[in-house]
Amino acid sequence: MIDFSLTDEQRQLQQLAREFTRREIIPIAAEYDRREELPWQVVEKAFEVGLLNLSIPEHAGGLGLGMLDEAIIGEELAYGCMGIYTVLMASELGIVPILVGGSEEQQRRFLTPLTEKPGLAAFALSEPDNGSDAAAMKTTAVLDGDEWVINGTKMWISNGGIAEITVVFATTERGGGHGATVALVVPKDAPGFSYNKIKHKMGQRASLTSELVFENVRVPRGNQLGGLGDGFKIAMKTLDKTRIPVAAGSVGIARRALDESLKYAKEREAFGKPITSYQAIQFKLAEMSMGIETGRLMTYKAAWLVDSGRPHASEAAIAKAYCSEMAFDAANEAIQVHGGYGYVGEYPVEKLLRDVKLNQIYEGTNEIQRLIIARNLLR
Ligand code: COS
Repeated sequence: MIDFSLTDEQRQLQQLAREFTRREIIPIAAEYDRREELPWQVVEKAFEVGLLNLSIPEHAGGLGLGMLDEAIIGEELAYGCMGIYTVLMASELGIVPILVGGSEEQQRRFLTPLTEKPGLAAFALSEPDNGSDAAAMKTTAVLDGDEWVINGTKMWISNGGIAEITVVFATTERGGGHGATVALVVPKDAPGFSYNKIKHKMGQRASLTSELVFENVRVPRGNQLGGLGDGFKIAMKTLDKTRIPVAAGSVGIARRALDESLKYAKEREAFGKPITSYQAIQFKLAEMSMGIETGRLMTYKAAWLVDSGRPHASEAAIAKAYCSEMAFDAANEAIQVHGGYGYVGEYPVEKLLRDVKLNQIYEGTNEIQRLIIARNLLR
């Protein structure tokens, strides 16, 4: 039996997120993008209303929301600003490996504090020289008695340096491949742990992206998630889930592109008539709508697979790649509908295009998504 209706609870979550976006995100999005600054007050307010760190399970004091709930909320938040949404989404990305690889005791120890006051998590896999080839990581972790000693540099880390906890993936033997990897939880204040903010990003400038530096950073062995050699697989299993919120955010961007285009096109006249009377414009609006509906269905399906414990790697990859490309096209066409006005910051559409470009790159490039889909087909 297929049912496309949301539950009452999901409709309430959607309404809550929509209202939050309207009140707290849309009014400040352009300014924080210009300032390249993370609006911390949004994190605090999201915490207050219950929109932060949604996947923390009940046994660790959280709401334990499912992936479909997250997707519904994510679409709404990204409608307001993909950069601000990334701050909240990247925190979930830092939480999921602890759910995937951590014991119940570790989940309580690391995640309960995030339910007690506003705070973020982060996920550190990519490095200056390794992005797509994640197993080639060079950051090392060496056991010294009962402590891991971490050395190396991580790159492109959302919430990097300001997150209360960061899940860091490291190798116990350089060149040892995926079998020599380990996942370690590093607290913000660990001595030897520092960060540098990456500036002048094209878009998503209200989210903090950092380079992380580890110089003899020591964490107890009890901060290791899973077993020795499990790091890579924990990272992969995490990304198989967290690509769905990227897809949901992309749908939100596309919906915003459509709404802005509709609003502008109804007001703008050319050759004596509103431009909505021309098929050249109508077809662009129709294309956007087709993409949004299709992308949302795929996102919901992938989320439903996660929530029902079924295999979901390929569907998450399809949703992520499809939606980010669909939303890129929608944002691009929204600029076209706006003409010259779309190319300047006075209207929000140029920001949509700058922001959505990253959705094709982070949490695995869309080329990697195609690789995952193809491998699943050929297996
Ligand atoms: N879930 C569980 N296990 C997985 C897995 C998954 N999704 N993907 C791979 N594995 C396992 C494999 O089964 C294999 O295990 P065994 O040796 O026990 O058989 C092991 O991990 C190695 O897998 P594989 O040989 O496929 O690894 P590759 O080095 O070829 O890498 C890709 C695979 C390219 C898919 C991986 O490196 C990747 O996803 N890269 C992108 C990283 C990324 O998304 N970065 C973004 C960072 S967050 S902004």
